[in-house]
Amino acid sequence: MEESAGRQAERKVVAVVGGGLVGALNACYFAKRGFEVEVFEMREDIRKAKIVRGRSINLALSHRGRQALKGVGMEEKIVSKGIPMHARMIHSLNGKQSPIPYGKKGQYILSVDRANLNKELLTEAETYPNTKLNFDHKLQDWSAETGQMTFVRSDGCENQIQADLIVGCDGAFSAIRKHFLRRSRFNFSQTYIPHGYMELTMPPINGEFAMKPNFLHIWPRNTFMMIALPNLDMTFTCTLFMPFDEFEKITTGDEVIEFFQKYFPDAIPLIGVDALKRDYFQLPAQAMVSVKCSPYHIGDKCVLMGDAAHAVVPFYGQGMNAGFEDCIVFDEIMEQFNEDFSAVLSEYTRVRVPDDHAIADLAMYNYIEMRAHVNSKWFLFRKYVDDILHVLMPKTIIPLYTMVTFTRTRYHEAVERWHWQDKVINRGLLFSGAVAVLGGSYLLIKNPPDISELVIPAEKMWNRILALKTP
Ligand code: FAD
Ligand code: EGU
Repeated sequence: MEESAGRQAERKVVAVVGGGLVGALNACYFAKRGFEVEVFEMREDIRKAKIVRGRSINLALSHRGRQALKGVGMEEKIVSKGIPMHARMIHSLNGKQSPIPYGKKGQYILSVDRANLNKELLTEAETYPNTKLNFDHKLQDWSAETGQMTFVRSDGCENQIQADLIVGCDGAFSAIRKHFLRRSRFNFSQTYIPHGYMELTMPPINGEFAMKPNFLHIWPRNTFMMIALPNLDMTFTCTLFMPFDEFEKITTGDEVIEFFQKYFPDAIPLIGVDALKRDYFQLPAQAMVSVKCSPYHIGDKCVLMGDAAHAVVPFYGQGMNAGFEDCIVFDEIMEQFNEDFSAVLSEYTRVRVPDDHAIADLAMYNYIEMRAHVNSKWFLFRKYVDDILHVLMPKTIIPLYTMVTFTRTRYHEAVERWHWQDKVINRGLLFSGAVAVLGGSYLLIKNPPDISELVIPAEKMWNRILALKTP
């Protein structure tokens, strides 16, 4: 009894700045450890707000994110409201649809509603008596020396608040991070990609999903790409990715239809001509940024997590998953170092930076790769090759997306392993190539063919190779 009273007295205050996905989850983790948790979110309480207009409507939740939710007992609640996606569905230009499973049965990702996930996490955080949520609190300034923060309310009045630890979960344009920038030996890079994204809603048809629901639908068209994830209300949210200058070229409803006719003809009747003409101009295309920095902490006072520490482009579906995993990693280190902030924070930076940088690089690499030469045939071909090699040598070759999406293999180790596997595959190819050449030469010498018969098949072969690369 006395001991717990003693602990009460010295209970430390943890301020979580940002009540988005990572901030709300982090609040649960800190509350569970018994800290006095204060969450400061600049927006109104989204559970009360009528219109929630923000970034992407739904997200792909995978293993890392689920494990993090499990740590605070939230996995079941969120998973039960998610829609399993067991495979991708690749839409070719001619309208053909080809499924490619994510893995064995039971290996699937979930389409979850961002707003609902955020609401559930805030409500969960609030169930801890030692947590307080403060909405309409925009961080203006703070001091790394004193741990004092200044917040402004929408009515203009200011609030000063003191905390023992400040956790910056305030997203890609973090106000907390601004202070880091002025310090010596802080590394920072920010890259906007030339592509923007736009979300379009595909309504249900006769009260049913317009396409098969348990898939992540993909229309890979090199420079242009569209992705669709299912929602519980039987709609799909389609996200169109394309360069900003291409978005700008389309200025009338008819041009929108013309563009879709050329690249996504099968989606026109599903989204609807009128809706397409209208929704395209509803909101301008949104930018995508990649942010990397290090270290993630200042002394024993402040630490960055989620997009504030590492915004990644969405081409691996890992931004939120990585941010959620940040929370587990931090919590494990808290356990290991007995909640001694000065030791925990520097260890967190040491452990987590290489992994967050690895996923940021992977996502950017995938963006460049998709843009450069991924049409539907190439996508199908590459995934088949990866999966066939995995089936042939399940212990040796594990596809990169499998390690990233379905395991908690450290991101930087997944990348190392991927490079190693590439080497093994290339040696394997070299070896079988050598065998083929030697074997072929032997047979040719043994029974020389009529040259005129060889030319035509070779030409046909070449045409087939060319066909692989054109949409
Ligand atoms: P945010 O969600 O940005 O939350 C930050 C919070 O801080 C906000 O609530 C904001 O209001 C608040 N805030 C900001 N400034 C202040 C301030 N000064 N004071 C107080 N509060 C402040 N990830 C996936 O895992 N899977 C996906 O399928 C996926 N798809 C995506 C698709 C797109 C198109 C995009 C753009 C991203 C996608 N992501 C995906 C990434 C994911 O959206 C982010 O990684 C995730 O939202 C990061 O959460 P966060 O809490 O760190 O930041
Ligand atoms: C992009 C935007 C397919 C949601 C990467 C796969 C994404 C998501 C892929 C968005 C792709 C791309 C993977 C998952 C996922 C694939 C993945 C991308 C969800 C390599 C709402 N990506 N995304 N890779 O394998 O590992 O299916 O906005 F088109 S989920 Cl770009 Cl697994």
